[in-house]
Amino acid sequence: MKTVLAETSRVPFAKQIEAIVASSSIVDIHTHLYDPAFKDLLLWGIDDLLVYHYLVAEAFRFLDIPYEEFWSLSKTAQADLIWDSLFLRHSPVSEACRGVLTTLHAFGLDVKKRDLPALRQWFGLQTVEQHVNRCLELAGIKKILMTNSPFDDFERPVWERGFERDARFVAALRIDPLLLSWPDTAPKLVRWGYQVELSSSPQKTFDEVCRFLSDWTRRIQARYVMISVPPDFEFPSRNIATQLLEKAVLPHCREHGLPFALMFGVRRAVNPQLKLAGDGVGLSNLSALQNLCAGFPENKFLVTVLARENQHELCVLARKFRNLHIFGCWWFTNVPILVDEITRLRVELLGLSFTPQHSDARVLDQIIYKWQHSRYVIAQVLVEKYSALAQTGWQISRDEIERDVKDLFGGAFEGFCGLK
Ligand code: FIX
Ligand code: ZN
Repeated sequence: MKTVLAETSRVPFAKQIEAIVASSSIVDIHTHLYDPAFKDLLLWGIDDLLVYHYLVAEAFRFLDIPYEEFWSLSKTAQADLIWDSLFLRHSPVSEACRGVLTTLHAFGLDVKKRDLPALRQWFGLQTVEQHVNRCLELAGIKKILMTNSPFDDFERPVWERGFERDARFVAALRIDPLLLSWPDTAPKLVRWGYQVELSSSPQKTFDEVCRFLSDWTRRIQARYVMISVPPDFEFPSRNIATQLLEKAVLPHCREHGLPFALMFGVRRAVNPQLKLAGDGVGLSNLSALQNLCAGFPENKFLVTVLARENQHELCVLARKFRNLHIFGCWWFTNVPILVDEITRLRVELLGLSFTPQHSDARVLDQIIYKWQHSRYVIAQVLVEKYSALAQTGWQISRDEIERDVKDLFGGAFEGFCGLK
């Protein structure tokens, strides 16, 4: 017989739901982490946590040294400056600062000592293998989707050489330069043996881009193809990106049964002096997405949007198109106040057919705080929604809650991708 959860059981209703959310394992569907075989490309440890670009942007609010001087420092010296300005001279209350402390606390480290050298010493004693296992276990993650770019000069040779895969790290093919900087990318494709020349032989070029995408999809065993686009992205339009998307990328995704992931709304290099920390946000015109979903019903689209103001329209579009799966509270929206608002909005408009969160972690250890903080907010939303059902007399079993949470934490994504 199924256990019906109720206020009357020994553990209160809310606590039972929170416990299920806290213990369900997760598929983290978008990160910037790497299979450990990529060696130094997999970032981890206290200094990488401190020089995370979210913290760099916050530290520059207080620092008055020139940008170039900061960038000329070693990673350790940059981390020292960030620790000093964001943790010692002011209280670390921002989401990204709090995240560092949540992570250290989860490792059993005593944050109140505020002893950076001692923290460095502790991390220095860990091995990567142990640390990967520990972080995945503390975060409750079973699979991590990477961001894999054939255009990255450090990453590409590792794939070309080949290595033994860690089954927990799954690939996603990232193609921003292909669509967004074609003039720089075309010569590279030619160098790599693909005969592309858009002006003289467009069809041949599209076929060759498809061949390039197929080669890389097979090589890395990609689960989806991904791009992030600026707020002024349009579809249809007469530009090269649109032609390549329509004639090469979407046919490729259809042929391989892969979703195409679009992240809308990033304004790159608003302040180039901040490097990776210098990107901003802008409102997108989601008609582009509507046109894609309507015009290509055989394609599947995985979508997140960066602007808070685009969130409602995105939910409404997902109600109209079942080839659209929405995911994550991306980057500047990954703060508790917005995770709460966006998750509620999605549950109220879509039920459970979406993926509320991804970590976007760039440093392995971050999966701990990103998921601990998100699990907490998601649990509160579910407690409220299940309680509202209980008030109507609807009874829900533990198995049903476990099923729902499993869907939210990767099951719905895998179903959408056709993986289960
Ligand atoms: O485009 C992306 O995948 C973004 O997530 C990154 O470019 C961004 O720098 C980031 O780390 C956001 O969390
Ligand atoms: Zn990302």
